[in-house]
Amino acid sequence: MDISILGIPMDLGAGRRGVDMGPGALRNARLNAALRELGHRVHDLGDVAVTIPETVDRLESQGLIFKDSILNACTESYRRLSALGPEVFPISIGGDHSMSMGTVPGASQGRRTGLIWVDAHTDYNTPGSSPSGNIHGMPVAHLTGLGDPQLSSIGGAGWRVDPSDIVMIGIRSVDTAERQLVREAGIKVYTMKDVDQMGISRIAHETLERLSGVERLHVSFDADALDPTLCPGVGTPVPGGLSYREGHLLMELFAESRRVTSLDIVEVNPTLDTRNATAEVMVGMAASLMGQQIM
Ligand code: B3U
Ligand code: MN
Ligand code: MN
Repeated sequence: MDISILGIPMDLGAGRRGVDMGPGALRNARLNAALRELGHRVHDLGDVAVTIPETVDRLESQGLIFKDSILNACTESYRRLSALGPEVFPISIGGDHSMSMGTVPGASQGRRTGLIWVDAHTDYNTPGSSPSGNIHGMPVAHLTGLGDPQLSSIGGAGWRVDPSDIVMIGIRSVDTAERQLVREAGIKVYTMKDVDQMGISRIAHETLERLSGVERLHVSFDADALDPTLCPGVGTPVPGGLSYREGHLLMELFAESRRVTSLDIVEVNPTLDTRNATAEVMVGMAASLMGQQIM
């Protein structure tokens, strides 16, 4: 397969500094080599330009923290990815999760897209509901057309992800107003309680079944979905996450389906990590999604 890697060194949407160094950490953990060893042709597109937070006013416009700069980085990411065409498999490496407002429409190629959101959080706040004002807690809401009109139309005025084409896995931290929005939208959520009770294998199969009607299938993998003992290098660790094997099995079963068309790896924070362990684990997850097999 032809894989293109796009780095998005952005921490503007997060509440603290450091995930801007995620792309460097993931490359340092041999992401490109690991994918090449699987037989893929890997083309690294480098990084998109992202504003340095210290150089601008954080309340650039309408009180939304770093909105203008995030909009610029996401628009650029959207352009770079949509130019690749449908045959290329893009892997976007971040960066805070607000980047997915650009990568999801960019990877969609204008098609109906299923979105698998692997995360401790639902990231479904709107500017009105968000308790923090951090845009990395809002990308999914904007992808479905809610919230700020500019952030919700990065993929063009008409393009949206249908809430019924979204599945979230690994969820264990949702704000009160956000929970109501997720329910109203009708998004399918597998919490950690569901993972414990059902097993990740059944969840993977149900997810693929539910998204059987889409043309493109995007996995957006937030490192904080995994347990913080495994991935300490994340800005908002929440105890009780996916185990190493649950993460891998989920990726292995998605790989087996051969239906996934794009991937984000986000929220890796090297300043909070232990010897780059989080980046190394996430490279392993990407390799499993891209077909790595034990036998
Ligand atoms: N829901 C909270 C916290 C949060 C969301 N995503 C992350 N943290 N990584 C918020 O700020 O919206
Ligand atoms: Mn997230
Ligand atoms: Mn998260």
